[in-house]
Amino acid sequence: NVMRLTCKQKVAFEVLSYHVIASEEDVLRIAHVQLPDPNQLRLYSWDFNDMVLTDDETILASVRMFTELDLIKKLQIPHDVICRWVLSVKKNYRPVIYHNWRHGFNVAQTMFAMLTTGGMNICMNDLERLGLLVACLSHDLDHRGTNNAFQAKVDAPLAKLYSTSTLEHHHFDQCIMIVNSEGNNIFQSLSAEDYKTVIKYIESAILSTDLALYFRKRGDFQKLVENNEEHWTDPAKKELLRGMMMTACDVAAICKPWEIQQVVAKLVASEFFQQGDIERTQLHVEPIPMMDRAKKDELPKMQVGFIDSICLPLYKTLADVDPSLSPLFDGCKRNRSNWEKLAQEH
Ligand code: 5BB
Repeated sequence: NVMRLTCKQKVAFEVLSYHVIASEEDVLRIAHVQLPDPNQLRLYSWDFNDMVLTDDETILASVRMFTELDLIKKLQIPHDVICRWVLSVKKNYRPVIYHNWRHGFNVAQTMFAMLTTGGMNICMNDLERLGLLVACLSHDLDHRGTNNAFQAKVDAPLAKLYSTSTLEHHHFDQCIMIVNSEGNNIFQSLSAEDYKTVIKYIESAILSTDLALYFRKRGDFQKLVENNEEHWTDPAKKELLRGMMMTACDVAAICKPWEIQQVVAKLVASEFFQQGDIERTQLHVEPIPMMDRAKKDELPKMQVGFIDSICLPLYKTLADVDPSLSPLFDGCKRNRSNWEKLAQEH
């Protein structure tokens, strides 16, 4: 029988699956406690702060977002499966400084706030809502704390597999790997057609978190919104909107209260500097200014540049899509003036 596994193969499987899939001990602990009150967690707020939550609370808050969007009942996701899946997702983030589980979790909370408080629920169906939330939680899975250019520079196997959007393709592969693991298929009750559709939504959403794609597509998006007559019925235009929402959530730390923005900017900088250190000491190349520890005093200036070139245009256009999204634009402007002040002190 060709399907019979050898003893070695069984051991290899158990070792592998043990490492990437949630332990049943964790599933039992999480699945047996009541979900926290969404208002007490401040899940609907633009000023959400994950730093006051324990790891278990971030898992429960994630499950809570699915229930609040009514996805659990409507799409018949068993409680133990959603708990196991979120735990597995968390387990497949590495303990890097910035691109870790907390980042994926924050991106998902911002998407939740955009859908609810930000009014975007109206133009999204259940499969799109599900796809977006899953994509946010999964969008940086197995991130190594180094960027696409670095993977190419060190000739990483991943860069041979995918020459463009290297990491983003890998994040999507990891997402599929988890869903396909025993007890983790949150899409098990979907029809074959709906399953295919939601996976396509997730793939496109995760790939669109590559900033290179954002730059290529934002002109089209701005034109679309300026022309004003968009009711998001064209699937290609809708896909573009979902991609822009993903980028907006990915960098939404730039819209947070000043105290949070300062902490996150330091984490981002610290991860960039670590890559710069490796480039200088091991690859013997000069890192770009953003990753150069010697230029750490230029952080405020760089944040102003980041806000002007990437963030403000995006949040402005989204506020034009729905005025309920304008708190993101306002928060970003407020942080710009704070960074600008610090930049002038130098
Ligand atoms: C970004 C594009 N890069 C190729 C060149 C540098 N720029 S930047 O001038 O807009 C810039 C952005 C410079 C410094 C920055 O952070 C210094 C701590 C940032 C910056 N980027 N600041 C942030 O607060 C955040 Br959030 C980010 C986004 C970081 C993640 C980028 C994810 C890219 C995935 C491939």
